[in-house]
Amino acid sequence: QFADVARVPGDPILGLLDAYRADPNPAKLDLGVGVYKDALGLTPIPKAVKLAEQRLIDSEQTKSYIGGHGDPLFGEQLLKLVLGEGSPALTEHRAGCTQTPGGTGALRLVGDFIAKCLPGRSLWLSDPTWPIHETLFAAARLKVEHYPYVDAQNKLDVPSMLAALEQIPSGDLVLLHACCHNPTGYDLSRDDWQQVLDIVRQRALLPLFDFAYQGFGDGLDEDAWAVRLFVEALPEVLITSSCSKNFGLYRERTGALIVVAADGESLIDVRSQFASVARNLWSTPPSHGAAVVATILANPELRQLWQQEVAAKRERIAGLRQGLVEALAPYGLAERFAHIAQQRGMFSYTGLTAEQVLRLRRENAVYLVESGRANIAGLDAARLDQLAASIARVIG
Ligand code: PLP
Ligand code: TYF
Repeated sequence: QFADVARVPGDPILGLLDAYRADPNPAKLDLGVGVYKDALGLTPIPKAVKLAEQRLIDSEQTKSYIGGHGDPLFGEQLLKLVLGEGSPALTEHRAGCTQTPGGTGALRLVGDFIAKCLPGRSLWLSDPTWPIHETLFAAARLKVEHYPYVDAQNKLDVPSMLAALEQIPSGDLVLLHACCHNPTGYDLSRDDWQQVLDIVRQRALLPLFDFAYQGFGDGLDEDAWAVRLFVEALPEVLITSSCSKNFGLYRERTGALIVVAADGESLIDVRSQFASVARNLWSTPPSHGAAVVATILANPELRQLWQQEVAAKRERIAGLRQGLVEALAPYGLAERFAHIAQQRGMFSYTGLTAEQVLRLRRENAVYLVESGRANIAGLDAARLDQLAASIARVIG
């Protein structure tokens, strides 16, 4: 039966990791997959997570199923983290949280929900976007369209983005990266967000925020600024939230689909659909990661420790961005690469071409995604000069 099953290539970003692992060069540098790394090049379990896990081991009474929307305490805490403590959507009881296996699970859940309950609407993605958005929404059988995000030089192009958004048919959905745009690292200014909001409101578009890096840009609340702006201005907003990066819970598959509805009745209708769609995907979500998140957020000491750990990650990345630009200065390249210090989050569109990326890999064992995307968290502060020399050589 399997004789005619075709072989398909693996995920190119994850494939890069295999190539890196197989490389015998001791000076190799992995700037590929988007996983945070510390100064030792490791991705350790955050201390707050370890402490929460210890408490859970002692207190957990059962491994029976949790409900279709997941752990209510997780939902309550995550809603406050994302929407803000005093959010009108919370006081008016028109926001809900459905726990999902990671941000990816939330994206698939919302994709299937749109296909089932909002048929005929297109979903507009930034060009470029996280490649999984393309394949995942295609698998959910959504009609996907694109709005431009960068120009031919791979620099943020807000006028082109706004002009394209103005042409989107009313009722369509638009996916927006809440912060730390993957793959470019370019975020909109508050002024730009206001303009996007005006268009979304005028054209009655439904915004879907992908919020995978809360805390990695400018701060936990600062990174939620655009999400909260839209939630305060519009009756309906969708948000997929991931706890993979900010809680370091990658493999525990922890995330949520958050919905803000026009009123409490509508919220119950939409949430009934989320539970129904999820039942056909994974039935009920995995418990452990969300229980860890709920334990941390509900406990003042653990929460403070976690906030410090997120801040340390954010500050390390900011320092590396600045350090790399400074290391490029002796080669006369500080101006050309100044955008690296302005971008936010783990990723940077460096502006290196596919050919230059391949040369860096071949000649210097430096691994970037072919689009020129670098995971800044993968840099080694002690070897920025060496990397700058390699970059200067390939762009020579
Ligand atoms: N959205 C974006 C933009 C991402 O970069 C990621 C990545 O890791 C995700 C969603 C999903 O994350 P996860 O499913 O690991 O929580
Ligand atoms: O973009 C990244 O590198 C992260 C991690 O199939 C990732 O979002 C990459 C590919 C993938 C899943 C996660």
